[in-house]
Amino acid sequence: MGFWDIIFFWWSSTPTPPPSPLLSEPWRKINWGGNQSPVQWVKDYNPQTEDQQLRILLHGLVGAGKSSFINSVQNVLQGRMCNNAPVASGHSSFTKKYTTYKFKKESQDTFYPFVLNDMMGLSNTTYRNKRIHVKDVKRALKGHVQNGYTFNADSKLSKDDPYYNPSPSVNDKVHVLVSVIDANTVSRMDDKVLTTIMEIRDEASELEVLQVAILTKIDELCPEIKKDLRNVYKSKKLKATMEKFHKESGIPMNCIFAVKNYHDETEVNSDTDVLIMSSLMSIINFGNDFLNKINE
Ligand SMILES: Nc1nc2c(ncn2[C@@H]2O[C@H](COP(=O)(O)OP(=O)(O)OP(=O)(O)O)[C@@H](O)[C@H]2O)c(=O)[nH]1
Ligand SMILES: [Mg+2]
Repeated sequence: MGFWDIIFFWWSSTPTPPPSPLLSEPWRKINWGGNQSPVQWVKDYNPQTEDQQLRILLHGLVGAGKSSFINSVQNVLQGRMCNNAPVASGHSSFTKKYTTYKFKKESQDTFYPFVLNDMMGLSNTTYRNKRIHVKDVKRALKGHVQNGYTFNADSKLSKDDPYYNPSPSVNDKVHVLVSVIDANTVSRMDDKVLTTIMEIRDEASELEVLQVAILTKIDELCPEIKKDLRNVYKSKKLKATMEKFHKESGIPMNCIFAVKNYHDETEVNSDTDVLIMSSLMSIINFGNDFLNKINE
């Protein structure tokens, strides 16, 4: 065996390390600990027009994490666990009521100038139920659904219902529609669900309401994220998931955000806070542009 044969033998028998699940640099920057914290940005946000309120509607499949996101925002703003929006423990649809969540400012008797609306989740049922869901979302977008309305999976909100608001104000209308998606379901998304999401997206664009998406449960998607949330935009798996969802839904990449909701924690955590608020900050920014457009 010659010298080069030995070198080749040594080289080919050295095991190559498996590729890292993480990119060396994050592809999206998050301000984890600097002065310009997204948490402070959200707390300081004020719309240009006084008394204007930004309405953000969350929709998505049953169990996607809509109510958990609302609780998470509340936890960050209050600096402690709150759990105002009831969260599911099983797989059946949990939220049934259309609920507006307002968030009280810490030191004053006032509320932040944005509200989050929770609604019944879309379930993997019949085509008819999906049509009804699309119609309910459309009515909510236009501001016709009043706080407290209980959704009915078999019929849309009727115009004679006491919870039907026939003349919505600017504040009743939805300014940003957020599709909440469990990141772990993106690889096996049902075609019918995708079609429903696209139909809702079309309705929203017709009303010129901006649509964004948040991918939840990223801690379950990628162990590196579970280990350290700061790996979020380094995770190759999450990036591939977001790109897949972008291609299938048509929602631009810069309108898709990743979050880990508070779900089993007993205390707030600064990295979890920052990631939740950085997505809310982008959502508010989009909504603010929309408000400025309608005020022109
Ligand atoms: N690991 C993990 N679990 C989460 C996350 N977000 C939500 N969950 C869990 O997912 C389950 C469903 O969450 P919900 O917030 O009730 O979902 P929903 O979209 O409001 O569901 P419906 O009201 O039924 O439409 C709960 O058990 C949550 O604790 C997350 O980011 N990570
Ligand atoms: Mg819910």
